[in-house]
Amino acid sequence: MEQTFIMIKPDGVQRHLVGDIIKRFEAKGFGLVGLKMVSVSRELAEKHYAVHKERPFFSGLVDFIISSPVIAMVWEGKDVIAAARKLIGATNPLAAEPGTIRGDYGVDLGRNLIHGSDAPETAKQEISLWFTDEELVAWEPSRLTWLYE
Ligand code: DAT
Ligand code: MG
Repeated sequence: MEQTFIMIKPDGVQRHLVGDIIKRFEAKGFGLVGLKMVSVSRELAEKHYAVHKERPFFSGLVDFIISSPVIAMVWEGKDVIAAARKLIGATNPLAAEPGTIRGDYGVDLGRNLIHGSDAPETAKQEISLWFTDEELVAWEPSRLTWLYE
């Protein structure tokens, strides 16, 4: 079973889309194993987006992420990393298909509502950056027989 790091960005929280976004992950069949609301420090935001450090949008992106609280989550399931990216949609909401989170709710590249890890390595890094082991809850889901052959 794979795990991925998902963050509802400040715009998603401020626009009251937290419930809708969580609902999509639950309805798809993924399991929540960690969840918290965070007022992100500049240090954490800079670490999270370190890969984009040299890009011109980096400082604006960090300022945005620390401007208001986010919801940090870890979701678990089969191929959840790639599947979550599909639920989320393309980076630019203009390119994101209707039916995806960014396609349904986003307009602007700099207000694209949600982050999802892009690969197994980054998922591991991001989960350990945002959550301690104690904050991740191992529980026995009853859904598996009905989701997976
Ligand atoms: P994603 O969030 O889809 O993984 P990314 O990792 O390339 O996309 O970029 C991280 C975030 O940075 C993205 O969600 C929005 C912002 N961003 C990316 N490219 C940008 C650009 N050209 N101008 C402004 N913001 C950008
Ligand atoms: Mg990315």
